[in-house]
Amino acid sequence: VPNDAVPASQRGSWTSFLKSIASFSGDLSSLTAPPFILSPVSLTEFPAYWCEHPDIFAAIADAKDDESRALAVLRWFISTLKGQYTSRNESMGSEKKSVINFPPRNVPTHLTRNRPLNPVLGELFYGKWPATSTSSSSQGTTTLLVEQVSHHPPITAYVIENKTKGLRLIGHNAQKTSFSAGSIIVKQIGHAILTVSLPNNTKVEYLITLPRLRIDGLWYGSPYIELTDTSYIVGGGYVSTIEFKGKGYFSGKSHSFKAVVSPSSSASSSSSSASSTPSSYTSYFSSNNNNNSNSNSTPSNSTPTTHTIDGTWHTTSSYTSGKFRGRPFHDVSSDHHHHHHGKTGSKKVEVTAVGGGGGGDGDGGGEEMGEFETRRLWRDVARGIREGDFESASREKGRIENEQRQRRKDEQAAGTTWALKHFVRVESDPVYERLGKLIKIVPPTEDTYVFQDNSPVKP
Ligand code: CLR
Repeated sequence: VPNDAVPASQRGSWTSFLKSIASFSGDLSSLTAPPFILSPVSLTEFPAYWCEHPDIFAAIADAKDDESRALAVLRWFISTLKGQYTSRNESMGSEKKSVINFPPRNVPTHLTRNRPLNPVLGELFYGKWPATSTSSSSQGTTTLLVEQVSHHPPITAYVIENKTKGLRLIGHNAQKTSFSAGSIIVKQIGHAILTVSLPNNTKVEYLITLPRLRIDGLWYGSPYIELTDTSYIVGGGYVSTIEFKGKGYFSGKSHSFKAVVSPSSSASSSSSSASSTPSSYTSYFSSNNNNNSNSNSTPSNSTPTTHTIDGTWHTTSSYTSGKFRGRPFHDVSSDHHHHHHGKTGSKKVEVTAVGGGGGGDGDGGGEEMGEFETRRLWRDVARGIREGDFESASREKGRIENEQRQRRKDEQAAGTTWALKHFVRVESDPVYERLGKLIKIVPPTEDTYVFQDNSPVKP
């Protein structure tokens, strides 16, 4: 029975919402969702998903050669996917209900908290993941800085850094949504550049592109995310091609992926313009490996080789060809999930970064948040959503949106524009262009947001 997961009282509203998205073309972010699917978490908090395995991130810096570094970057990327794409469903499970006092009665948990808050221009989010006591202190601290750099269309920029390890990830993202065959298709726009500073004072850069999402299960009232298409990680002498498939492909399981990690034809971070396509799918399906002997930038005593990795990104994956064939690659269940220290209200508390309630009434001392910091800005809206008081949630939301409209009007009248705090937009990204050539990336260039390193950063 369609809609069976939706309580009778909400069925009409869910069905008319589905009808409205089915006949909608354009930007889904501008579509009004029924209140019971609103999430109390703003999209500016989502980059925190990249940070929730700080030990796997830090391990990238410990790799001894280009090949193991490429594998370490891929392992870290895969380790973040479960949190990014399934944790919100899981956090709605019963074990957390008591902690986050959500959802309101009579609303099925998996229907709620799917529609994140649409950030305002200049919205900020800061996070911090100190080295864990179980890990050696040399792991360093991972910090996150996020700024909403555009409202129309919504674009979020972020910097993730581990200074001790010489790691810095800078990226921005936006989404283009459409509706097809009963599912919402979300194309992710934007990219990230990971810079690894090596002890010999050289830098290795990786371009990371993002998968496409399909939101299935809408008609049945239990939406979930499946990843589709391909992501690339390019740089450091290697190209990783990560192909995503859902139920019925590959192994038949949902959340499946196949990754091919192969040496790129040009030397790693040099600005060489060689652009032959990496031996990705062809080499996988003809299952040849150990066949490439290009030299690469970091001295290494091993010959660069190709690896394929197969599995599901929310459970386990293993090497299926290459010199590690048969060995495990990654096991999500042995990961430690590290929540960061966020701030709620005016108090500093330890919280689940995303999807875990968007804060709560924590206690403990701490500094004041600025008025544009996401959990202060949306505090009353989030409280309304969490407590099922949708009237006050939408009243507060309306207040914030009106204030924003007024600000834009005032700026226009004064002939000024909003000044971003941490980023400057530029028309093109030379690193994207150079590394993108290796995978014939489309589009060949993309605008980007340059981090202003000297801007005052809150701890
Ligand atoms: C944001 C960037 C993160 C990964 C990520 C995860 C979930 C995505 C989110 C991104 C964008 C917004 C999103 C969300 C899942 C559902 C939500 C697509 C890509 C849409 C707007 C909600 C639609 C509401 C349905 C329940 C009908 O790194």
